[in-house]
Amino acid sequence: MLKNTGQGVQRMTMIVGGRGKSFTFKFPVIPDARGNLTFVEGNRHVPFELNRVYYLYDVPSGAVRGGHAHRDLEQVLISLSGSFDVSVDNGVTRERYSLNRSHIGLYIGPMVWREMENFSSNAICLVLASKIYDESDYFRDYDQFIKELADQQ
Ligand code: T46
Repeated sequence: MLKNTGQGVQRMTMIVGGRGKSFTFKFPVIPDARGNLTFVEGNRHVPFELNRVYYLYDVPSGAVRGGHAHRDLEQVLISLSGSFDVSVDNGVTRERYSLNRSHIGLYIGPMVWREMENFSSNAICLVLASKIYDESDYFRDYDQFIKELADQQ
């Protein structure tokens, strides 16, 4: 739910993440004559404690990133500059998001396969993550990911 407070758009209710989920949502925007300011607080604007931030930039034309899923990690992707596309697949549904606004986040929950492509030349993808880097949390093989989904049923 969004409410315009006169100081920009503020989100009033906590978003609810979870396994297999992906969706876009809006962060607060504080606009004034000097430009816009957006802020993110863990466990308030994202549904997890913030434990890691990283960013992708200088991505060459035609490059494809991602190609994996996470067992437990929750993340939010934001396009700070330029644009890129994110395809997500939870084994049941596939969706594609185009990110090109700095106040829009794409939540990706655990057990969602993601691929990122069509990065514009000036694209910067900021990622907010619930946990520190752990290679053992990755599924980097799609068939293994699908098998794990079936095993968890
Ligand atoms: C995701 C998408 C959106 C680290 O050492 N620490 C880190 O925090 C990260 C994210 C990566 N790395 C190392 C691991 C690899 O040797 O950096 C190298 C490149 O990582 P990767 O190929 O996983 O990068 P992407 O862009 O394909 O995927 C990354 C995240 O790994 C992934 O969780 O969802 O961005």
